[in-house]
Amino acid sequence: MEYIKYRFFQKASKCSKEFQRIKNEHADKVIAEVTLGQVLTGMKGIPLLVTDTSKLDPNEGIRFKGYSIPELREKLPKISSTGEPLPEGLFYLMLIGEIPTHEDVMNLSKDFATRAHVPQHVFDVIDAMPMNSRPMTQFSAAILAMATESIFQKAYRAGVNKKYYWDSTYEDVMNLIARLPRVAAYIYRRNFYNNEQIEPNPRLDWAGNLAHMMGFDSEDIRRLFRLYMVIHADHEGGNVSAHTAHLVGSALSNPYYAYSAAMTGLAGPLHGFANQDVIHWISQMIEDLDTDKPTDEQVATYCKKTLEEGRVIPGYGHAVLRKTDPRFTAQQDFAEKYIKDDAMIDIVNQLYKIVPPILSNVGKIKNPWPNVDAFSGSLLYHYGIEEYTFYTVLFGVSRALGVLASFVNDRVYGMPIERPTSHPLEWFRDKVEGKKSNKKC
Ligand code: HAX
Repeated sequence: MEYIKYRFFQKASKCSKEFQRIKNEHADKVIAEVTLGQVLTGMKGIPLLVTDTSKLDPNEGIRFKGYSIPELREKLPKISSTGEPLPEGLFYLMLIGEIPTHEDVMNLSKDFATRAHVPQHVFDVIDAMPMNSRPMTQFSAAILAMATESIFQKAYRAGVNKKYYWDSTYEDVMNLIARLPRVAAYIYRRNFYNNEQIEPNPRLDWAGNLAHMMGFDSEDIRRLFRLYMVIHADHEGGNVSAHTAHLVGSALSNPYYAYSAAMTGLAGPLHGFANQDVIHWISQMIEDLDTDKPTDEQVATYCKKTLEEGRVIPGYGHAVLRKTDPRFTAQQDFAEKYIKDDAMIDIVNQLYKIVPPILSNVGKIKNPWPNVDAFSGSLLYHYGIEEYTFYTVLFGVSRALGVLASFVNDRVYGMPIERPTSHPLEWFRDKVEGKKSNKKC
């Protein structure tokens, strides 16, 4: 067993014993009460999922195994001292729980490079889809098509003992993460560069290679991609994409099935699609106002019009966060450091001043502050990746790191199938109104 897998198993099996002990000794303890409001507003705040990779605090933002984003930017290994951390290092941290050495990260990078071969039929599936099918549709379908490669599925069919499920799942997870950049870049070049494909460079790191295969080889873009892949990698377990992968996986579906399903969730406008919506919405504003240097008053009027039309302001609000997303701040910091004079980034910063008071005034919006998606598109746009319908695919490549680290952990824990209970609406009504009526809703 190669050493990263071995270290993972050593750590995870200790936690697994603890999981079993807690389950056996305390299964009947009450840990939380559930209000009807929580049930009817998307199950917010109910502690229902075990996820070890990261934890989201409403006011402070995300911490990965206890480390904030500024701490990760300082502590995780980098290729150069002025660069951004390598996402491989964050994956190692989420998998094993320790900050890796430079050597660990280089080994992981090499491991991904050796696993990166994508079978031809996956490209054939992509090529069979009409050009107007969205990049996320192609991405999800390609991941599903790759399930032919599932080692877990073969092991299961051969009758493997359930205590070894984690082993073949680990192999699937590593292979899938390694292959996603190639699949994503293929879709990008097919859609926007006349299907002129660029072969991977196995000497590059995981994120650098993605940029390379998309056709971008500057050190600036590699640095951005490394940051991008780190900050989007995980957001605890309850967000739609992570939760979907976990739920589908609970039926012992293989990681390809589960991650393909997760990507259809990420593709929704209230989740990862928001990163493209932001640039679409700003571009529309520039067109409508006929200027890329709008006044504060013009921007405020445009925001209010969006709300009056019954639409959301994309990139603002969050189901858990109640302050500015530190992933937004990290990107703002990146822009301040490396980018001078960019009209789109200026508008993103202008919106940060103007949108929160407008959303606060609406009254019902719990979080008027920007989330990760408010900034990410403007950075990609700055470096020439202007095809914003593709942006959610990049988010999807990154999110695999956290979601799939959790996925293999679930197998070590021997997580059971998920099956919450549902009731008709009148059951909830009768429960809170304390009476039984035959009135149907
Ligand atoms: N603009 C306008 N209205 C908003 C809003 C926004 N940015 N954010 C929330 N609201 C509205 C909601 O639509 C809801 O209205 P109704 O009662 O009429 O249904 C009301 O305010 C209360 O919502 P909430 O409790 O504050 O927020 P939710 O937990 O229901 O939703 C969302 C959280 C992120 C989905 C929401 O803030 C939103 O739609 N934001 C814009 C889209 C967006 O940026 N999504 C990306 C989020 C981050 C992410 O997952 N990235 O992948």
